[in-house]
Amino acid sequence: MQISPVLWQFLTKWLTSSALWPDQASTIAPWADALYIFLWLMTVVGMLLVGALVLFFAIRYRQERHPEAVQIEGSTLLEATWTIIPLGIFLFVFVWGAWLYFRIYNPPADAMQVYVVGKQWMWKAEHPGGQHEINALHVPSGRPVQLTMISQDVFHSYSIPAFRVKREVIPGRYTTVWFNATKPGTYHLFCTQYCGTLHSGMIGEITVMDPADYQKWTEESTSGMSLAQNGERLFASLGCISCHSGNATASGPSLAGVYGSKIKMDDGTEQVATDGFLRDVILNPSQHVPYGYKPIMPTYQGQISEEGLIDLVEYIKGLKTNYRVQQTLDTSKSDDAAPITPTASQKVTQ
Ligand code: HEC
Ligand SMILES: [Cu+2]
Repeated sequence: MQISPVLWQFLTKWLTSSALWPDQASTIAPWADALYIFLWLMTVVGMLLVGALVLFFAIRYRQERHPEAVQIEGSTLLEATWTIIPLGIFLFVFVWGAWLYFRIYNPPADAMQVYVVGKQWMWKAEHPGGQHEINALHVPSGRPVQLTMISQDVFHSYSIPAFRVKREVIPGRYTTVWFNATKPGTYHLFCTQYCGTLHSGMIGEITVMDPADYQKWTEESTSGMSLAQNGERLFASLGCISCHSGNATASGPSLAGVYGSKIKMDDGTEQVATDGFLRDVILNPSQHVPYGYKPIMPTYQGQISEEGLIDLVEYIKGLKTNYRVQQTLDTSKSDDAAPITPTASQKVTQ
């Protein structure tokens, strides 16, 4: 029999490199697999049980032995048993799944932050230190890493099978996912949401390194400016600084310490200043007016790229006081000071 080379390759790969299971390379992977295997076993046991009973009854109650059909009715005990046992099993699976879900989607507070921007058809990763990567992501092992992700165009989905994580990447909204990689090595990155012609090429490589190697990598691949430093420049060049200087005369609220705080809004509600809130304010200020302020902030919709927004958010997140804001404002006012010009890396959008 002739077997096609492609099929042959597929079969040998499948048998020799356990392609049925990707590597278990994160702390969550064994837990996700355990649940999966449990569900699978439950299904197989259920199937065998039903199949065996069908066979057994077909033989036991065949026409030869029982030419006349007899109706058997009513056994509360039997019905209660086959209701309560599966209910118990399903509730157990529900609690297990919910517990796993919350573990996967609630990042620990000390997680390292990395930003990801998806677009047709590539993944851009930005580390707070300013390292940029395309279709690649370098992370240290043994440390929780949180990805804050957004799409520049359509829906995508960031999936790392070896870590058992996958999350939608959506235009206009930050989504997050986190993992703690356990084994140094390289792993596949896929887009798992059909996103256009070259969707299947929207792939990449996750490199997990020892913390020491990772440290070396960050030093070697830095672009010289951290995201927050890029943000600081944008904050000045886009004119945010004049309204958000923290001076008593400034028309906008001070942004020092605003990240993570609760803000009382004009309509009486309270909002927590998350990453997503900060991004949204810059694009739709009139929808997020804090109590006691006039809605005079201009919208920056279409003027700042997603990367620029990340830079600004990262800058505001780190803003503990207004000392540097005021210093920059003072130097930019005096004539002999060097003007603050945007650099190429800021990518103020077309
Ligand atoms: C013309 C003055 C002005 C400019 C320029 C301006 N803002 Fe604002 N900003 C305001 C005012 C006023 C508010 C509160 C009312 C509102 O949201 O419209 C505000 C609110 C905010 C808030 C919410 C803070 C809070 O406590 O609720 C953030 C964050 C913010 N601005 C960031 C920026 C950034 C980043 C830029 C530059 C890209 C910028 N602003 C440019 C005046 C300004
Ligand atoms: Cu995609």
